[in-house]
Amino acid sequence: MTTSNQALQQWIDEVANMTQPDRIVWCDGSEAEYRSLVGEMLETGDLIELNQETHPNCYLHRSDPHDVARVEHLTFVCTEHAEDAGPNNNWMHPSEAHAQMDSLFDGCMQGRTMYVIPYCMGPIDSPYSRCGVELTDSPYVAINMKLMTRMGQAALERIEREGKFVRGLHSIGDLNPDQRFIMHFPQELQIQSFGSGYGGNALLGKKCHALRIASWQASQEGWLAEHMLLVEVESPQGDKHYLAAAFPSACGKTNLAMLIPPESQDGWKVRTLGDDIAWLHVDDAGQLRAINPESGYFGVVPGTNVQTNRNAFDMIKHDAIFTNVAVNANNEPWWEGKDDDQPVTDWQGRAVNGSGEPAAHPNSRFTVSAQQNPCYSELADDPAGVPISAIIFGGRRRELAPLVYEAKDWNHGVLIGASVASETTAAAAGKVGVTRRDPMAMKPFCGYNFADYWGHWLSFAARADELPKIFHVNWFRQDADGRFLWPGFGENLRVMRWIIDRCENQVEAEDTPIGYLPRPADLDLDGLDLDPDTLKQLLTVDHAAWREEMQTVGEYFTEYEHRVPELLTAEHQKILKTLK
Ligand code: OXD
Ligand code: MN
Repeated sequence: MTTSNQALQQWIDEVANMTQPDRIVWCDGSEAEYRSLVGEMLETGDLIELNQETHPNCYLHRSDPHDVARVEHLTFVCTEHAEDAGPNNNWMHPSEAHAQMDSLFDGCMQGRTMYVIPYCMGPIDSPYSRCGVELTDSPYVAINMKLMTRMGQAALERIEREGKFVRGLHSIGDLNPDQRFIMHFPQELQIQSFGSGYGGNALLGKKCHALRIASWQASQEGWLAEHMLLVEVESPQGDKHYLAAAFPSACGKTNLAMLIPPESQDGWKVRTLGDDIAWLHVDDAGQLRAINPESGYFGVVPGTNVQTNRNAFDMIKHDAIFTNVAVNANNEPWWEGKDDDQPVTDWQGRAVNGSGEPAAHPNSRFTVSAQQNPCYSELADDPAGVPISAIIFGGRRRELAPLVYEAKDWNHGVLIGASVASETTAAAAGKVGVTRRDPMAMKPFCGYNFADYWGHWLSFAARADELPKIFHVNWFRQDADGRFLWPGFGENLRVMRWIIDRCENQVEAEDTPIGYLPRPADLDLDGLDLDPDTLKQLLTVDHAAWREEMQTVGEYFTEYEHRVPELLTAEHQKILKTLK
């Protein structure tokens, strides 16, 4: 392959000059190419063959033990002015960042192959899709990008037609955590990542492009790039609704997107459009529509079993890449919560010694093509995307946040999104279980100042005729003994049904200062073992605790100083007042 796009060719030449690879290989995205890369990686030991009888075409990759998650403290947004990146991002001036990265990239691909990966985020023919090219010295990245994006010839043709693309340069370097940087240059539509092979740091189409660069691009072009799953819910009567839900990493987006209705919810069907990222555009008729820019799932493995997510469990039995899982005596992938047999080798390849340490890394992952999902919605490939009925925010909160509540209007919904807080998880390096503000679940992913981002969200009130209703859910409430109050997983459909009822104006709701809550009778709780006291806890608004919460939110906003939109401050003040 070569390209007629001179800017692309010139950039490849420049990068090759700087990084000095032994070979340059263009990725065409074909099956044959995938198989041949897998073959090479089996030879080098980058991939380990799993049991091919029970898990055909499944392979294991063990990453460097110090390279197992996103590294937020080493991730930078490099804008001319620090205020444009905002307090939500680490900032470095572009010239300093370029100088630093140039010295790291200098000669770093000697003895290696540089893969040229043209990719399209979103259906190839969708006006909502955007393209990029990743240059990388990692064949692991190349095979993952094949599953996660529309990669290869068709993407290149679109790039040549449009002329515009995001440039992503990646090298694993020597995986030294002290020389690891994930740099974003939104104004140049450029990403440079060095020193990590982990998904979110290295598969540049995902977080770096589809969220950080795209969120900035979206703010310029009038759309939204969000950390949201996309799901289709079909009623027994055949009515379909499309919901977009933003939860922080490792809070169950994949499980909700692939939900299997429990027996009590006879006739309901749920299909997946996306499990991590949604791009939302207002169409010509003034309706908000969404596409999933990805074509595969890079999901958290531990906890996946027939009860929690049978679809995912089945989906990863063939043609999947596992990263950092353990292995059982039968050479099959194993993880905590798989609920069968025992591991013999842990994620680092060591014999399991009963020390009590997890055998699979808590952030171990599977990569699979979305086509393998038994409940995949074909509309995920529709260039027009799907019309969104509701937007759902949520976090992992032991206390305070009720099971579900609805924003009173769009601006209030933006405040709810901006106020999201959640306990940290293993998806990012750092302490787990610490509650932090994670507005719209975008804390690690918004490529510009959050205050401007909230302003951009607010601007949609004037951009669209039919805005979706906004909700907040919390599946993670616990009692004093740490037991979950709500069963979660498939039963979450009951909450989604209430959300749909509200979208269709079928049911009234309890008016509270923080939003509309379900009247218990409007939630279908048939067949659920939920005592009245638990239900009450799930649906109660503790005014004193919420006043404190909203004060904390106010303090959080002051970090953004004068840039916080007045509308948002007014909305915040209004709620504080009603909580008095
Ligand atoms: C992910 C994440 O991998 O959010 O999706 O960390
Ligand atoms: Mn994610």
